Amino acid sequence: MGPPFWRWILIILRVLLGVSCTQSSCHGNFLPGGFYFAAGRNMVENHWLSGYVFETLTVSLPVQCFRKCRSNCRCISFNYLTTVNQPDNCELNEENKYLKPDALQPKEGSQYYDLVIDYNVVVGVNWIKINTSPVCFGARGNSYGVFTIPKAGHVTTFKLAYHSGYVSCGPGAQYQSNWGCTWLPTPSNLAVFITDDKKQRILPTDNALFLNVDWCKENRFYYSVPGFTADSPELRFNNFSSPLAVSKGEEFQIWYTEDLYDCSEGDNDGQTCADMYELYL
Ligand SMILES: [Ca+2]
Ligand SMILES: [Ca+2]
Repeated sequence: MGPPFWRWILIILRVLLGVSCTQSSCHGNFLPGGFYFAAGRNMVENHWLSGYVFETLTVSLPVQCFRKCRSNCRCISFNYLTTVNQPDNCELNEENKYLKPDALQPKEGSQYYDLVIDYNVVVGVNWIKINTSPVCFGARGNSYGVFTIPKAGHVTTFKLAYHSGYVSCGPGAQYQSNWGCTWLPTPSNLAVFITDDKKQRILPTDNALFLNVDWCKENRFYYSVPGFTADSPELRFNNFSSPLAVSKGEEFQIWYTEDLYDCSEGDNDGQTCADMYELYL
């Protein structure tokens, strides 16, 4: 049993709406909000967006092409050509794969990147690694992971950095991923929660982009985080609405959502191991 078709449509509309809002809120030569870039993230390997290049530049790294795109109001995605010493290897696009899906075409040696806004950018703070060895959580049998806070303070949010393993919400390799349930549509298939020691969800927060499902007692199982997928090398949660006060030694848990709510966990498999990070104020 899966989510009704109309819910998938709503998810797609939400993505498109987000893109058009970005376009319309353009001021001068810059867009508001914080942009996030990591090589390989929000990227489609060996593809390019055909027919919508409005400017070409020569750069030596993808991040330089990203900066050119970020500072040009017209740019919402870019193609980066990976061939060494090739001139004009940074192509700025005035459309993206969501608005022009047919234009995303295979091209050897080209990487297609979306310009992604991170609405949770916090300036002037650092991520602190919490664990000494990776924390593992399984997909069934109440096999949650545990981490404890090393120092008292106020936490803005947590993130996980992938180390090894996989979790799956169904039988077969096609359902294996770092953090998700890939039986559901991307990107609304993230399926890892952080809870307190009483198994109450604290992340993602209530205002996250949940995919409401109706085949379990609890309807908030799966969600999306802009810029992240089930196989991202990291999973960063949205920020707490106000910083969370934590004490030294306080325990938190990492759960696969189907395991947490004992729903459809019988056909699950695997265990993901990750490093935990906290963002202190
Ligand atoms: Ca399942
Ligand atoms: Ca369980």
